[in-house]
Amino acid sequence: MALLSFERKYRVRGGTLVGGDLFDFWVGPFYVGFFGVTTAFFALLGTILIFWGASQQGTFNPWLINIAPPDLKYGLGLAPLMDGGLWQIITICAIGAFCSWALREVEICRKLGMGYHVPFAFSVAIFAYVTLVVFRPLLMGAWGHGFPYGIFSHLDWVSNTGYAYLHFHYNPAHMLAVTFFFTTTLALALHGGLILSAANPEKGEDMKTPDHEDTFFRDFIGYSVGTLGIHRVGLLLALNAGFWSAICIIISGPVWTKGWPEWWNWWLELPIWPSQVGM
Ligand code: 07D
Ligand code: 07D
Ligand code: U10
Repeated sequence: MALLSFERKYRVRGGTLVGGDLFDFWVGPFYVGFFGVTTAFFALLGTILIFWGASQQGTFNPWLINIAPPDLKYGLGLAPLMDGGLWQIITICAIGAFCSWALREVEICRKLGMGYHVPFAFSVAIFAYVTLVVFRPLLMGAWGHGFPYGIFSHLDWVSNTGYAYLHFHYNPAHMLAVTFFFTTTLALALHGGLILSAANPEKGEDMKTPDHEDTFFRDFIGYSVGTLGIHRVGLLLALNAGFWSAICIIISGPVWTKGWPEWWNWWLELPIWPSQVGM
């Protein structure tokens, strides 16, 4: 890929966290850095192990590949390779690759003198993943509570885990997470629509300004959050979606073991009902 004219200006030395100048270079369009090397290492090893696991399983059909976590009987110990050990090593590779990817983002931010918003945001996704395969299994006493690595098999895990709590939609943190996911798409649709409607006019027409964008929303809903503000709102919504997802699953098991519909009984147990105060 050709170097874009402005890229040369930004391809500056420094900003690395580890390794000094050693890996401070680019390959084609990609910045390498120490964490580029560790990303490649973990991602490659993890992928090779998934393919090796697939060969042992006897299928390379991508929909059907399944690397299962250990049986619950192994608790928090190491499991034999073909009985969940592979899942454990692949999990280490995945965490190594995701954290390396985030740290590579940090190095690029430092190089360019930018804020750390993007790596922070990715860290929330990593937090959700680590909650699923490390924190929750640790709290529940067995690696077997992690989800299996396979396209359909991980869907089965979500469904089974959901029904284990009878009706997962009644999980209040799941409600918050779902609402944040929905609101994020609404906000992005409004923002994408607004920017294109102002900044991408028909041929021959003038491009409109941020004043137009502000005015549209003041006319429409009486308030404009502003052109920088909408990006803050967007980030906040999206990060909350991931954060409340992690919360909704970490409380399922370690905190609440019954069906989620039952959790709402606290409402009926408030001392505001005649039946609760013996009337
Ligand atoms: C569009 C960026 C590109 C990324 C893509 C994913 C792989 C996996 C591995 C064959 C938005 C690349 C996929 C590298 C190949 C093997 C072994 C991001 C974009 C295109 N899921 N999930 C999918 C993962 C969990 C759930 C699709 C990963 C939890 C449901 C894809 C993780 C729970 C549905 C996928 C993960 C859960 C999916 C599309 C990790 C709760 C769907 C993803 C590491 C979060 C949908 C067949 C996408 C589907 C789907 C990947 C975790 C639920 C295969 C990598 C355990 C209900 N998930 N998922 O577009 O069609 O993400 O499934 O945590 O309906 Mg999943
Ligand atoms: C974990 C992904 C992290 C990804 C990383 C990067 C690569 C590289 C390379 C492309 C968190 C991976 C990158 C591999 C790829 C290239 C080149 C993201 C993660 C680090 N639910 N539910 C959620 C809804 C029901 C249940 C979350 C909706 C049923 C369980 C979200 C509905 C039952 C769990 C959500 C619905 C049920 C969840 C998922 C509707 C099943 C979880 C988003 C409309 C019968 C999971 C932390 C997420 C969770 C989760 C939405 C229905 C069960 C809020 C909209 C009623 C067991 N559900 N759900 O977490 O919270 O993203 O996980 O019905 O565990 Mg649910
Ligand atoms: C930012 C920015 C900014 C910029 C920027 C950027 C942020 C300041 C300066 C940077 C942004 C970008 C460069 C854009 C990148 C965008 C993203 C990463 C997010 C958007 C993502 C997409 C548009 C891709 C969306 C992908 C989707 C919807 C799914 C596609 C996935 C697959 C093809 C594979 C995975 C799918 C699975 C597993 C589901 C499978 C299910 C189906 C396909 C349904 C049907 C299934 C069947 C019938 C089964 C059988 C199917 C078969 C046999 C064939 C399947 C074949 C396929 C190819 C699917 O701020 O400004 O500028 O640059």
